[in-house]
Amino acid sequence: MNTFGLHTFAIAPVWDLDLIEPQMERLKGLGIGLLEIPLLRPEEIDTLRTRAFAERWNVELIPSLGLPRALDVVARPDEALAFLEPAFAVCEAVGSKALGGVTYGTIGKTTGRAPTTEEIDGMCRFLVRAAKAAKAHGLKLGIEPCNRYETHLINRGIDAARIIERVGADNIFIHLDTYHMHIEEESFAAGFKAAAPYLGYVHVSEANRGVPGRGMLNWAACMKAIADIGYTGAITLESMNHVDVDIAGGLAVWRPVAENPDNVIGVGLPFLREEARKAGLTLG
Ligand code: FUD
Repeated sequence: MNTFGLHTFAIAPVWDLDLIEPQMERLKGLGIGLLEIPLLRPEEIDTLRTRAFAERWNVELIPSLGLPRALDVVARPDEALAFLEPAFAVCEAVGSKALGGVTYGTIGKTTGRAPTTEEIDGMCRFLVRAAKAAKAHGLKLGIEPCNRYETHLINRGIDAARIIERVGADNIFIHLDTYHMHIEEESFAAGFKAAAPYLGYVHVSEANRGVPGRGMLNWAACMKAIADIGYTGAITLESMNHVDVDIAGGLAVWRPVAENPDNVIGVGLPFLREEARKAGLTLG
């Protein structure tokens, strides 16, 4: 059994319980046991209300983020750590076990060159410190490989695995996303296999980031690859239905990803459960 999650960009561009709560009966009926919080501005989250909400509906919460563009983990790591500290505090306060996403860089920020040795060394030094700070809050720290247009630092499962081996912290995990994999990996099988020893979280996301099953992703191959590595962690639908203004540009979301946004939930979630079932996985 893999916990079935939903990134709340399916419902709203920010963590908005007034919009999310009315969907909960329906989401629970569709097997959802986890919600992902976009944590781009940690100070905006009402942690007491969020924790009570999660307990009331018996859902796990996992926040995720990309670092603000002005930060630089290599040149000014203290500043980036100072940004993460309140994010970790929010995760702990709402009862989360982890923070995922692009915790090592900024979505949509590249140098226009391949990463230099100095950049990779600096990013690893930063991740050692970030993992330690996460641990002090009882958290694990995810690193999400992103496609080449969103980052030049970590693009594939194998790249993330190498970084984790260098960093050497026991609370860092790989957060894979099928949208990025579809662009970067040779196959789903190769990507999931390379990440397997450190895989802690999976985003299932269509090739156009819209309604799962209505795009070009090879879902049978994707679910089979997840089943083949024996992954038992959470599997979360991420669609860019409603995107926070601070990362919409980095994600290059310029138009609606679904003709009918409600289909992401109404069509996408049942589709994913069925594809998973065919591969021998149970989502829910
Ligand atoms: C970025 C991405 C997302 C992002 C998250 C932030 O391309 O795929 O997972 O990290 O949406 O909440």
